[in-house]
Amino acid sequence: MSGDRNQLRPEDLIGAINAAYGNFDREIERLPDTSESLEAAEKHLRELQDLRIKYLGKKSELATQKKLIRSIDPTRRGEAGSNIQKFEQTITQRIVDKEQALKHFIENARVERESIDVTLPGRRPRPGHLHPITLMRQRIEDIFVSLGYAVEDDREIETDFYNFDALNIPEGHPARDPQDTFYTTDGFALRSQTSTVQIHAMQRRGAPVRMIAPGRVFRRDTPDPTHNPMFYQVEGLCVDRGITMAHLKGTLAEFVQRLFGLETKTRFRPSYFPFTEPSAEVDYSCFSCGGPGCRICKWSGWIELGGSGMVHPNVLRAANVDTEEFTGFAFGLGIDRTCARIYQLDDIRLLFENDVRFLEQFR
Ligand code: FA5
Repeated sequence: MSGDRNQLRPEDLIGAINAAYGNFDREIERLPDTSESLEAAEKHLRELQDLRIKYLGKKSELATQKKLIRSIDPTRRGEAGSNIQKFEQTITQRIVDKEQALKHFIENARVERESIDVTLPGRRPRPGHLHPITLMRQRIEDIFVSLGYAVEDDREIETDFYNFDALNIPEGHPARDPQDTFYTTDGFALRSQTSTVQIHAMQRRGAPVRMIAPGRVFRRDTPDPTHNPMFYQVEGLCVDRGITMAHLKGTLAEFVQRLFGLETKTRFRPSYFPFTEPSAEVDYSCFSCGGPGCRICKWSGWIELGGSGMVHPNVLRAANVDTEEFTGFAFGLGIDRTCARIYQLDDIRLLFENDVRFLEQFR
């Protein structure tokens, strides 16, 4: 049978395989074991998988020739099978060796790229902090709380009664003018001063009462370096038996000394507010120059703190406080302007622009 010319011989199969695998060496050697980059090595690994399919896959010459083994004379089939198997093992081993080398390189390159350099300085999260107005408000609250004052918080939208009537502001007073006050469409108004809280506090607590009320107020003021349409005031109210102007002066003198230093002086100038009688504007001596004048106090030696006075009997009556038994003083200070002076800001509008570069300075 072995002499039959049509009968396939083992060397025919190996011959066909050798012819088909003539380029294998060159092709596999073209792929390096290492690469200049992770990406290049990954590309070579993909090319290697293509080679595996080409030379060992279902459509490879090896697969084709393996199927032909059964056409060989049974006495030589074993020889053909073992020859082809050896060849297949050699090719497989070459591919596996290359694959391991490339995978090893890729793994190292990945570890190197993803590894963390623990010696690098860390990136700190930027922690939040309090706004300068809040810092200022807290300093003011601390002083008055230590003097026995309660801290009140009240509404920003008010009726005419609390805004004007109860504060003895007559019909036709300019403060009621829509050009000065923000009105809502349904007849309410944004409070234009924290003095509204005087009435709420007396109604809630009765007399005697001692409270401060820091909060936002709103006026139709054109913004400029010392004016904002929304700003902060702190109201103060003390109603008790025998309260006089001396208590008012003593309290505000103590306050400015605690805030700006013991050497700080206060000055009271006669003024007018419908809800106090007598009324006074309060100034304190400049904490920077102490009197002679400088840039901070605009060369006057004094800085304005706010308005004050003895609570008008009409106001006490509007809040159902017995004017035969009780008298009181009140004051209203501008927090924004005080804040601007302390931090030496030329323009209070900076406080509301929310520019982080500015706010960061108050950590
Ligand atoms: C009043 O508002 C009175 N309610 C104060 C008062 C209370 C008097 C109790 C008597 C008894 P005045 O309008 O002067 O007063 O404002 C007080 C302070 O608010 C001013 O000294 C100033 O510091 C601040 N202020 C007023 N308008 C503005 C504004 N547009 N922007 C920033 N601060 C302002």
